Amino acid sequence: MNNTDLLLFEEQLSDEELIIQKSAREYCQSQLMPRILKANRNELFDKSIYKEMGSLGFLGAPIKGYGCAGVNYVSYGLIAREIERVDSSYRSAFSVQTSLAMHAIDKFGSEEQKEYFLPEMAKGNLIGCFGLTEPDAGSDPGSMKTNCKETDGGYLLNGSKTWITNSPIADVLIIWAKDEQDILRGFIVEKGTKGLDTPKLEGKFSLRASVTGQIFMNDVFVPSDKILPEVSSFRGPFSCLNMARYGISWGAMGAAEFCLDAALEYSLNRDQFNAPLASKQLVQKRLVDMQTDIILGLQGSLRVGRLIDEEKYKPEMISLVKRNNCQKGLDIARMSRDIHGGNGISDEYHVIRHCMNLEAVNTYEGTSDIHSLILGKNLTGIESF
Ligand code: TGC
Ligand code: FAD
Repeated sequence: MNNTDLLLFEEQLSDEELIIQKSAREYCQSQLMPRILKANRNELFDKSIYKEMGSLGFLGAPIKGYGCAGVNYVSYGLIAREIERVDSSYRSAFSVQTSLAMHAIDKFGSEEQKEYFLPEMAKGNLIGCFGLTEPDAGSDPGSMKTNCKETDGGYLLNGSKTWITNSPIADVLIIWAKDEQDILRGFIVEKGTKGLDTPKLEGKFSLRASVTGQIFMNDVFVPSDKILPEVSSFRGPFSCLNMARYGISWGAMGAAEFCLDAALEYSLNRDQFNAPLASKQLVQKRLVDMQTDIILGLQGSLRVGRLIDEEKYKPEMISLVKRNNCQKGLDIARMSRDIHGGNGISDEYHVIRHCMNLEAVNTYEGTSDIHSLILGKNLTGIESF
Protein backbone atom coordinates (compact mmCIF):
# COMPACT_ATOMS: atom_id res chain seq x y z
CA MET A 1 0.00 0.00 0.00
CA ASN A 2 1.31 3.48 -0.75
CA ASN A 3 0.49 6.56 1.34
CA THR A 4 -1.89 8.10 -1.15
CA ASP A 5 -3.87 5.04 -2.34
CA LEU A 6 -5.34 4.38 1.12
CA LEU A 7 -8.46 2.58 -0.12
CA LEU A 8 -6.46 0.44 -2.55
CA PHE A 9 -8.15 1.95 -5.61
CA GLU A 10 -6.04 0.03 -8.09
CA GLU A 11 -7.01 -3.34 -6.63
CA GLN A 12 -10.51 -2.66 -7.98
CA LEU A 13 -9.33 -2.39 -11.59
CA SER A 14 -9.09 -5.27 -14.06
CA ASP A 15 -5.82 -6.10 -15.82
CA GLU A 16 -7.15 -4.45 -19.00
CA GLU A 17 -8.12 -1.29 -17.11
CA LEU A 18 -4.67 -1.12 -15.51
CA ILE A 19 -3.00 -1.40 -18.92
CA ILE A 20 -5.21 1.37 -20.35
CA GLN A 21 -4.48 3.57 -17.32
CA LYS A 22 -0.73 2.99 -17.71
CA SER A 23 -0.64 3.76 -21.42
CA ALA A 24 -2.79 6.89 -20.93
CA ARG A 25 -0.52 8.10 -18.13
CA GLU A 26 2.61 7.49 -20.19
CA TYR A 27 1.23 9.37 -23.21
CA CYS A 28 -0.09 12.29 -21.16
CA GLN A 29 3.07 12.75 -19.12
CA SER A 30 5.51 12.31 -22.02
CA GLN A 31 3.59 14.08 -24.82
CA LEU A 32 1.05 16.48 -23.30
CA MET A 33 2.80 17.72 -20.16
CA PRO A 34 5.80 19.19 -22.01
CA ARG A 35 3.48 21.21 -24.28
CA ILE A 36 1.02 22.66 -21.82
CA LEU A 37 2.88 25.61 -20.36
CA LYS A 38 3.39 27.33 -23.73
CA ALA A 39 -0.01 26.27 -25.03
CA ASN A 40 -1.73 27.79 -22.01
CA ARG A 41 0.36 30.97 -22.08
CA ASN A 42 -0.24 31.57 -25.78
CA GLU A 43 -3.78 30.15 -26.09
CA LEU A 44 -2.69 27.45 -28.53
CA PHE A 45 -4.36 24.14 -29.33
CA ASP A 46 -2.20 21.80 -31.39
CA LYS A 47 -4.59 19.85 -33.64
CA SER A 48 -2.08 17.00 -33.97
CA ILE A 49 -3.08 16.05 -30.42
CA TYR A 50 -6.28 14.65 -31.92
CA LYS A 51 -4.33 12.38 -34.25
CA GLU A 52 -2.14 11.23 -31.36
CA MET A 53 -5.17 10.45 -29.20
CA GLY A 54 -6.76 8.71 -32.19
CA SER A 55 -3.72 6.50 -32.75
CA LEU A 56 -3.93 5.38 -29.10
CA GLY A 57 -7.63 4.50 -29.41
CA PHE A 58 -8.80 7.23 -26.99
CA LEU A 59 -11.29 8.97 -29.31
CA GLY A 60 -14.72 7.38 -29.11
CA ALA A 61 -13.12 4.78 -26.85
CA PRO A 62 -16.39 3.34 -25.46
CA ILE A 63 -18.05 3.04 -28.88
CA LYS A 64 -18.29 -0.49 -30.28
CA GLY A 65 -17.28 -0.84 -33.94
CA TYR A 66 -16.59 1.89 -36.52
CA GLY A 67 -12.86 1.84 -35.78
CA CYS A 68 -13.38 2.62 -32.08
CA ALA A 69 -11.74 0.74 -29.22
CA GLY A 70 -14.97 -0.44 -27.53
CA VAL A 71 -13.58 -0.23 -23.98
CA ASN A 72 -15.80 -0.02 -20.89
CA TYR A 73 -16.84 3.23 -19.20
CA VAL A 74 -14.44 2.73 -16.31
CA SER A 75 -11.56 2.73 -18.82
CA TYR A 76 -12.99 5.84 -20.49
CA GLY A 77 -12.99 7.53 -17.05
CA LEU A 78 -9.41 6.45 -16.36
CA ILE A 79 -8.32 8.04 -19.66
CA ALA A 80 -10.14 11.30 -18.78
CA ARG A 81 -8.44 11.34 -15.36
CA GLU A 82 -4.95 10.97 -16.90
CA ILE A 83 -5.58 13.66 -19.52
CA GLU A 84 -6.91 16.19 -17.00
CA ARG A 85 -4.00 15.47 -14.64
CA VAL A 86 -2.16 17.49 -17.31
CA ASP A 87 -4.84 20.01 -18.29
CA SER A 88 -8.62 20.34 -18.43
CA SER A 89 -8.36 21.78 -21.97
CA TYR A 90 -7.01 18.52 -23.33
CA ARG A 91 -9.68 16.55 -21.45
CA SER A 92 -12.27 18.91 -22.95
CA ALA A 93 -10.94 18.08 -26.43
CA PHE A 94 -11.24 14.37 -25.61
CA SER A 95 -14.73 14.67 -24.03
CA VAL A 96 -16.30 16.77 -26.75
CA GLN A 97 -15.06 14.49 -29.51
CA THR A 98 -15.93 11.26 -27.70
CA SER A 99 -19.01 11.84 -25.56
CA LEU A 100 -20.70 14.73 -27.28
CA ALA A 101 -20.03 14.60 -31.02
CA MET A 102 -19.24 10.91 -31.65
CA HIS A 103 -21.72 9.68 -29.03
CA ALA A 104 -24.52 11.75 -30.65
CA ILE A 105 -23.82 10.13 -34.03
CA ASP A 106 -23.42 6.65 -32.53
CA LYS A 107 -26.64 6.79 -30.47
CA PHE A 108 -28.88 8.85 -32.74
CA GLY A 109 -27.38 8.63 -36.23
CA SER A 110 -28.24 6.44 -39.22
CA GLU A 111 -26.01 3.52 -40.19
CA GLU A 112 -24.66 5.56 -43.15
CA GLN A 113 -23.84 8.51 -40.87
CA LYS A 114 -22.01 6.24 -38.44
CA GLU A 115 -20.00 4.55 -41.19
CA TYR A 116 -19.13 7.86 -42.81
CA PHE A 117 -18.17 9.96 -39.77
CA LEU A 118 -17.14 7.72 -36.86
CA PRO A 119 -14.01 6.03 -38.28
CA GLU A 120 -12.49 9.37 -39.33
CA MET A 121 -13.41 10.98 -36.01
CA ALA A 122 -11.88 8.02 -34.15
CA LYS A 123 -8.61 8.63 -35.99
CA GLY A 124 -8.70 12.34 -35.20
CA ASN A 125 -8.93 13.22 -38.90
CA LEU A 126 -12.27 14.97 -38.36
CA ILE A 127 -12.82 17.20 -35.32
CA GLY A 128 -16.27 17.49 -33.75
CA CYS A 129 -18.15 20.04 -31.68
CA PHE A 130 -21.53 20.13 -29.93
CA GLY A 131 -23.72 23.22 -30.24
CA LEU A 132 -26.38 23.37 -27.55
CA THR A 133 -25.78 26.58 -25.53
CA GLU A 134 -27.01 29.91 -26.89
CA PRO A 135 -26.50 33.50 -25.77
CA ASP A 136 -29.95 33.45 -24.06
CA ALA A 137 -30.15 29.73 -23.31
CA GLY A 138 -27.38 28.35 -21.08
CA SER A 139 -28.63 26.42 -18.06
CA ASP A 140 -32.03 26.30 -19.73
CA PRO A 141 -31.38 24.94 -23.24
CA GLY A 142 -35.13 24.30 -23.56
CA SER A 143 -35.52 28.03 -24.26
CA MET A 144 -33.26 27.90 -27.34
CA LYS A 145 -34.12 30.02 -30.37
CA THR A 146 -32.15 28.19 -33.06
CA ASN A 147 -34.69 26.77 -35.48
CA CYS A 148 -34.94 24.55 -38.51
CA LYS A 149 -37.44 24.72 -41.34
CA GLU A 150 -38.06 21.96 -43.84
CA THR A 151 -37.20 22.85 -47.42
CA ASP A 152 -36.57 20.96 -50.69
CA GLY A 153 -34.19 18.07 -49.92
CA GLY A 154 -33.40 19.13 -46.36
CA TYR A 155 -33.61 21.85 -43.74
CA LEU A 156 -32.60 25.48 -43.31
CA LEU A 157 -30.99 26.32 -39.95
CA ASN A 158 -31.03 29.78 -38.38
CA GLY A 159 -29.74 30.91 -35.01
CA SER A 160 -26.60 31.23 -32.92
CA LYS A 161 -24.69 29.17 -30.39
CA THR A 162 -22.07 30.39 -27.96
CA TRP A 163 -19.36 29.01 -25.68
CA ILE A 164 -18.83 26.05 -27.98
CA THR A 165 -15.65 24.04 -27.43
CA ASN A 166 -13.84 23.47 -30.75
CA SER A 167 -16.34 25.40 -32.93
CA PRO A 168 -13.63 27.39 -34.80
CA ILE A 169 -11.67 24.21 -35.65
CA ALA A 170 -14.54 21.74 -36.06
CA ASP A 171 -15.14 19.77 -39.26
CA VAL A 172 -18.33 18.16 -37.91
CA LEU A 173 -20.77 20.34 -35.96
CA ILE A 174 -23.61 18.69 -34.04
CA ILE A 175 -26.31 21.37 -33.93
CA TRP A 176 -29.48 21.23 -31.86
CA ALA A 177 -32.46 23.19 -33.18
CA LYS A 178 -36.24 23.30 -32.81
CA ASP A 179 -38.52 22.58 -35.78
CA GLU A 180 -41.75 24.33 -36.71
CA GLN A 181 -43.68 22.10 -34.26
CA ASP A 182 -41.22 23.04 -31.47
CA ILE A 183 -39.70 19.53 -31.53
CA LEU A 184 -35.98 19.29 -30.88
CA ARG A 185 -33.88 17.98 -33.78
CA GLY A 186 -30.21 17.21 -34.12
CA PHE A 187 -28.15 17.94 -37.25
CA ILE A 188 -24.70 17.11 -38.55
CA VAL A 189 -23.41 20.29 -40.17
CA GLU A 190 -20.15 20.16 -42.08
CA LYS A 191 -17.47 22.85 -42.03
CA GLY A 192 -17.59 25.20 -45.00
CA THR A 193 -21.38 25.06 -45.42
CA LYS A 194 -22.73 28.35 -46.82
CA GLY A 195 -24.16 30.66 -44.13
CA LEU A 196 -22.08 29.10 -41.32
CA ASP A 197 -19.64 31.22 -39.30
CA THR A 198 -17.64 29.99 -36.28
CA PRO A 199 -15.57 32.81 -34.74
CA LYS A 200 -13.26 32.25 -31.77
CA LEU A 201 -14.09 33.75 -28.37
CA GLU A 202 -11.11 35.80 -27.21
CA GLY A 203 -9.86 36.64 -23.73
CA LYS A 204 -10.52 33.41 -21.83
CA PHE A 205 -8.69 33.08 -18.52
CA SER A 206 -9.66 29.42 -18.20
CA LEU A 207 -9.06 26.45 -20.54
CA ARG A 208 -6.67 28.58 -22.54
CA ALA A 209 -5.31 25.55 -24.42
CA SER A 210 -8.79 24.76 -25.74
CA VAL A 211 -10.41 26.67 -28.60
CA THR A 212 -13.86 28.01 -27.70
CA GLY A 213 -16.12 29.84 -30.11
CA GLN A 214 -19.53 30.80 -31.35
CA ILE A 215 -21.63 29.40 -34.19
CA PHE A 216 -23.75 31.69 -36.37
CA MET A 217 -26.18 30.12 -38.82
CA ASN A 218 -27.89 32.12 -41.53
CA ASP A 219 -30.06 29.88 -43.73
CA VAL A 220 -27.58 27.03 -43.42
CA PHE A 221 -28.81 24.21 -45.68
CA VAL A 222 -28.52 20.71 -44.23
CA PRO A 223 -29.49 17.82 -46.52
CA SER A 224 -32.07 15.34 -45.23
CA ASP A 225 -29.45 12.62 -44.82
CA LYS A 226 -27.63 14.76 -42.22
CA ILE A 227 -30.48 15.01 -39.71
CA LEU A 228 -29.98 12.65 -36.74
CA PRO A 229 -32.99 10.37 -37.32
CA GLU A 230 -33.34 9.04 -33.78
CA VAL A 231 -33.72 12.35 -31.89
CA SER A 232 -37.07 13.99 -31.21
CA SER A 233 -36.63 15.55 -27.75
CA PHE A 234 -34.07 16.95 -25.33
CA ARG A 235 -33.43 13.38 -24.24
CA GLY A 236 -30.99 13.35 -27.20
CA PRO A 237 -28.52 16.05 -26.12
CA PHE A 238 -29.01 15.28 -22.41
CA SER A 239 -28.03 11.64 -23.00
CA CYS A 240 -24.76 12.83 -24.56
CA LEU A 241 -24.24 15.16 -21.60
CA ASN A 242 -24.61 12.24 -19.17
CA MET A 243 -21.53 10.56 -20.61
CA ALA A 244 -19.47 13.74 -20.83
CA ARG A 245 -20.38 14.77 -17.26
CA TYR A 246 -19.36 11.33 -16.01
CA GLY A 247 -15.95 11.71 -17.72
CA ILE A 248 -15.55 15.16 -16.17
CA SER A 249 -16.05 13.68 -12.70
CA TRP A 250 -12.91 11.58 -13.28
CA GLY A 251 -11.03 14.39 -14.96
CA ALA A 252 -11.56 16.83 -12.10
CA MET A 253 -10.02 14.25 -9.77
CA GLY A 254 -7.01 13.91 -12.08
CA ALA A 255 -6.41 17.67 -11.89
CA ALA A 256 -6.88 17.51 -8.11
CA GLU A 257 -4.37 14.67 -7.82
CA PHE A 258 -1.78 16.76 -9.66
CA CYS A 259 -2.44 19.62 -7.22
CA LEU A 260 -2.13 17.38 -4.16
CA ASP A 261 1.12 15.82 -5.42
CA ALA A 262 2.52 19.29 -6.11
CA ALA A 263 1.49 20.63 -2.67
CA LEU A 264 2.94 17.59 -0.92
CA GLU A 265 6.26 17.83 -2.69
CA TYR A 266 6.45 21.61 -2.24
CA SER A 267 5.62 21.50 1.46
CA LEU A 268 8.14 18.71 2.13
CA ASN A 269 10.91 20.69 0.41
CA ARG A 270 10.16 24.25 1.50
CA ASP A 271 11.49 25.27 4.92
CA GLN A 272 10.05 28.18 6.87
CA PHE A 273 10.60 28.84 10.59
CA ASN A 274 13.46 26.27 10.41
CA ALA A 275 11.25 23.35 9.41
CA PRO A 276 9.48 22.01 6.31
CA LEU A 277 6.01 23.45 5.71
CA ALA A 278 4.78 19.83 5.76
CA SER A 279 5.70 19.60 9.45
CA LYS A 280 3.11 22.25 10.37
CA GLN A 281 -0.25 21.08 11.67
CA LEU A 282 -2.26 23.52 9.55
CA VAL A 283 -0.51 22.36 6.38
CA GLN A 284 -0.95 18.68 7.24
CA LYS A 285 -4.68 19.20 7.81
CA ARG A 286 -5.04 20.78 4.39
CA LEU A 287 -3.07 18.01 2.69
CA VAL A 288 -5.21 15.39 4.39
CA ASP A 289 -8.43 17.20 3.44
CA MET A 290 -7.25 17.16 -0.16
CA GLN A 291 -6.32 13.49 -0.01
CA THR A 292 -9.66 12.51 1.58
CA ASP A 293 -11.73 14.26 -1.06
CA ILE A 294 -9.70 12.71 -3.88
CA ILE A 295 -9.92 9.18 -2.52
CA LEU A 296 -13.68 9.45 -1.95
CA GLY A 297 -14.23 11.25 -5.26
CA LEU A 298 -12.45 8.52 -7.20
CA GLN A 299 -14.46 5.84 -5.43
CA GLY A 300 -17.67 7.65 -6.45
CA SER A 301 -16.69 7.87 -10.10
CA LEU A 302 -15.56 4.26 -10.15
CA ARG A 303 -18.90 3.13 -8.71
CA VAL A 304 -20.86 5.18 -11.26
CA GLY A 305 -18.64 3.80 -14.05
CA ARG A 306 -19.36 0.23 -12.96
CA LEU A 307 -23.12 1.03 -12.88
CA ILE A 308 -22.94 2.51 -16.40
CA ASP A 309 -21.11 -0.60 -17.58
CA GLU A 310 -23.82 -2.76 -15.97
CA GLU A 311 -26.51 -0.55 -17.60
CA LYS A 312 -27.92 0.34 -14.17
CA TYR A 313 -27.20 4.06 -14.07
CA LYS A 314 -29.55 7.01 -13.55
CA PRO A 315 -28.62 10.57 -14.60
CA GLU A 316 -28.81 11.71 -10.95
CA MET A 317 -25.83 9.47 -10.10
CA ILE A 318 -23.83 11.38 -12.66
CA SER A 319 -24.96 14.76 -11.28
CA LEU A 320 -23.78 13.60 -7.85
CA VAL A 321 -20.22 12.84 -8.96
CA LYS A 322 -19.94 15.70 -11.50
CA ARG A 323 -21.01 18.28 -8.90
CA ASN A 324 -19.02 16.84 -6.01
CA ASN A 325 -15.79 16.18 -7.87
CA CYS A 326 -15.72 19.52 -9.70
CA GLN A 327 -16.35 21.46 -6.49
CA LYS A 328 -13.83 19.43 -4.54
CA GLY A 329 -11.31 19.66 -7.39
CA LEU A 330 -11.60 23.43 -7.42
CA ASP A 331 -11.20 23.64 -3.60
CA ILE A 332 -8.16 21.36 -3.78
CA ALA A 333 -6.52 23.41 -6.55
CA ARG A 334 -7.05 26.60 -4.53
CA MET A 335 -5.57 24.99 -1.38
CA SER A 336 -2.58 23.76 -3.35
CA ARG A 337 -2.05 27.21 -4.80
CA ASP A 338 -2.09 28.68 -1.31
CA ILE A 339 0.45 26.13 0.01
CA HIS A 340 2.74 27.19 -2.84
CA GLY A 341 2.77 30.78 -1.49
CA GLY A 342 3.90 33.35 -4.08
CA ASN A 343 5.13 30.59 -6.37
CA GLY A 344 1.54 29.37 -6.49
CA ILE A 345 0.60 32.09 -8.95
CA SER A 346 3.45 31.27 -11.35
CA ASP A 347 2.41 29.03 -14.24
CA GLU A 348 5.68 27.13 -13.90
CA TYR A 349 4.20 25.43 -10.83
CA HIS A 350 1.02 24.60 -12.83
CA VAL A 351 -1.47 24.81 -9.93
CA ILE A 352 -2.80 28.27 -10.83
CA ARG A 353 -3.56 26.90 -14.30
CA HIS A 354 -5.59 24.08 -12.74
CA CYS A 355 -7.41 26.62 -10.50
CA MET A 356 -8.35 28.71 -13.51
CA ASN A 357 -9.40 25.68 -15.55
CA LEU A 358 -11.55 24.15 -12.84
CA GLU A 359 -13.58 27.37 -12.63
CA ALA A 360 -14.92 26.61 -16.14
CA VAL A 361 -15.18 22.87 -15.51
CA ASN A 362 -17.40 23.66 -12.52
CA THR A 363 -19.64 25.71 -14.84
CA TYR A 364 -19.92 23.79 -18.09
CA GLU A 365 -21.96 20.63 -18.66
CA GLY A 366 -24.46 21.99 -16.11
CA THR A 367 -23.30 24.39 -13.41
CA SER A 368 -22.74 23.13 -9.90
CA ASP A 369 -26.05 24.69 -8.85
CA ILE A 370 -27.98 23.13 -11.74
CA HIS A 371 -26.71 19.73 -10.56
CA SER A 372 -27.83 20.68 -7.00
CA LEU A 373 -31.30 21.28 -8.43
CA ILE A 374 -31.31 18.00 -10.38
CA LEU A 375 -30.38 16.21 -7.14
CA GLY A 376 -32.84 18.32 -5.13
CA LYS A 377 -35.65 17.29 -7.47
CA ASN A 378 -34.67 13.65 -7.06
CA LEU A 379 -34.61 13.96 -3.25
CA THR A 380 -37.74 16.02 -2.67
CA GLY A 381 -39.80 15.25 -5.74
CA ILE A 382 -40.16 19.02 -6.26
CA GLU A 383 -38.75 20.68 -9.38
CA SER A 384 -37.15 24.05 -8.58
CA PHE A 385 -35.32 25.09 -11.76
P1 TGC B 1 -36.86 18.03 -18.75
O1 TGC B 1 -38.25 18.51 -19.07
O2 TGC B 1 -36.55 17.58 -17.38
O3 TGC B 1 -36.47 16.87 -19.79
C1 TGC B 1 -36.63 16.99 -21.17
C2 TGC B 1 -36.41 15.61 -21.77
O4 TGC B 1 -35.08 15.19 -21.53
C3 TGC B 1 -35.06 14.01 -20.70
N1 TGC B 1 -33.93 14.16 -19.78
C4 TGC B 1 -32.85 13.39 -19.83
N2 TGC B 1 -32.57 12.32 -20.61
C5 TGC B 1 -31.38 11.73 -20.43
N3 TGC B 1 -30.49 12.17 -19.51
C6 TGC B 1 -30.74 13.23 -18.73
N4 TGC B 1 -29.82 13.64 -17.86
C7 TGC B 1 -31.97 13.89 -18.85
N5 TGC B 1 -32.54 14.97 -18.27
C8 TGC B 1 -33.74 15.12 -18.84
C9 TGC B 1 -36.41 13.98 -20.03
O5 TGC B 1 -36.77 12.68 -19.64
C10 TGC B 1 -37.30 14.53 -21.14
O6 TGC B 1 -37.44 13.50 -22.11
P2 TGC B 1 -38.77 13.37 -23.00
O7 TGC B 1 -38.42 12.32 -24.01
O8 TGC B 1 -39.84 12.98 -22.04
O9 TGC B 1 -39.03 14.71 -23.61
O10 TGC B 1 -35.88 19.19 -19.18
P3 TGC B 1 -35.72 20.65 -18.69
O11 TGC B 1 -35.78 21.54 -19.89
O12 TGC B 1 -36.65 20.93 -17.54
O13 TGC B 1 -34.20 20.65 -18.23
C11 TGC B 1 -33.80 20.32 -17.03
C12 TGC B 1 -32.26 20.62 -16.80
C13 TGC B 1 -32.07 21.91 -16.04
C14 TGC B 1 -31.78 19.47 -15.96
C15 TGC B 1 -31.48 20.71 -18.12
O14 TGC B 1 -31.90 21.79 -18.86
C16 TGC B 1 -29.98 20.81 -17.93
O15 TGC B 1 -29.32 19.80 -17.76
N6 TGC B 1 -29.41 22.05 -18.00
C17 TGC B 1 -27.96 22.25 -17.99
C18 TGC B 1 -27.50 22.57 -19.39
C19 TGC B 1 -26.17 21.95 -19.72
O16 TGC B 1 -25.65 21.09 -19.03
N7 TGC B 1 -25.58 22.38 -20.81
C20 TGC B 1 -24.36 21.82 -21.25
C21 TGC B 1 -23.99 22.30 -22.63
S1 TGC B 1 -22.73 21.33 -23.39
C22 TGC B 1 -21.32 21.73 -22.58
O17 TGC B 1 -21.30 22.43 -21.63
C23 TGC B 1 -20.10 21.13 -23.12
S2 TGC B 1 -18.65 21.58 -22.35
C24 TGC B 1 -17.69 20.47 -23.13
C25 TGC B 1 -16.26 20.42 -22.73
O18 TGC B 1 -15.49 21.28 -23.25
O19 TGC B 1 -15.86 19.44 -22.04
P1 FAD C 1 -26.46 30.80 -16.87
O1 FAD C 1 -27.38 29.69 -17.22
O2 FAD C 1 -26.84 32.17 -17.25
O3 FAD C 1 -26.19 30.74 -15.29
C1 FAD C 1 -25.58 31.81 -14.57
C2 FAD C 1 -25.67 31.49 -13.08
O4 FAD C 1 -27.03 31.37 -12.70
C3 FAD C 1 -25.00 30.16 -12.70
O5 FAD C 1 -24.42 30.29 -11.44
C4 FAD C 1 -26.17 29.20 -12.62
O6 FAD C 1 -25.92 28.11 -11.73
C5 FAD C 1 -27.26 30.12 -12.07
N1 FAD C 1 -28.60 29.62 -12.40
C6 FAD C 1 -29.14 29.41 -13.63
N2 FAD C 1 -30.37 28.93 -13.53
C7 FAD C 1 -30.64 28.85 -12.19
C8 FAD C 1 -31.79 28.43 -11.43
N3 FAD C 1 -32.88 27.95 -12.03
N4 FAD C 1 -31.70 28.50 -10.09
C9 FAD C 1 -30.58 28.94 -9.46
N5 FAD C 1 -29.47 29.34 -10.13
C10 FAD C 1 -29.51 29.30 -11.48
N6 FAD C 1 -22.00 24.57 -24.34
C11 FAD C 1 -22.23 23.78 -25.44
O7 FAD C 1 -23.37 23.62 -25.85
N7 FAD C 1 -21.19 23.14 -26.04
C12 FAD C 1 -19.90 23.28 -25.66
O8 FAD C 1 -19.00 22.68 -26.24
C13 FAD C 1 -19.63 24.13 -24.54
N8 FAD C 1 -18.34 24.36 -24.15
C14 FAD C 1 -18.08 25.28 -23.17
C15 FAD C 1 -16.77 25.64 -22.88
C16 FAD C 1 -16.49 26.59 -21.92
C17 FAD C 1 -15.08 26.99 -21.65
C18 FAD C 1 -17.56 27.18 -21.18
C19 FAD C 1 -17.29 28.19 -20.11
C20 FAD C 1 -18.87 26.84 -21.48
C21 FAD C 1 -19.14 25.91 -22.47
N9 FAD C 1 -20.46 25.59 -22.82
C22 FAD C 1 -20.72 24.77 -23.89
C23 FAD C 1 -21.58 26.29 -22.20
C24 FAD C 1 -21.91 25.82 -20.80
O9 FAD C 1 -22.56 24.61 -20.82
C25 FAD C 1 -22.74 26.93 -20.12
O10 FAD C 1 -21.86 28.00 -19.83
C26 FAD C 1 -23.42 26.45 -18.85
O11 FAD C 1 -24.40 25.47 -19.14
C27 FAD C 1 -24.06 27.60 -18.07
O12 FAD C 1 -24.82 28.43 -18.90
P2 FAD C 1 -24.58 30.03 -18.88
O13 FAD C 1 -23.13 30.28 -19.02
O14 FAD C 1 -25.50 30.62 -19.87
O15 FAD C 1 -24.98 30.49 -17.42
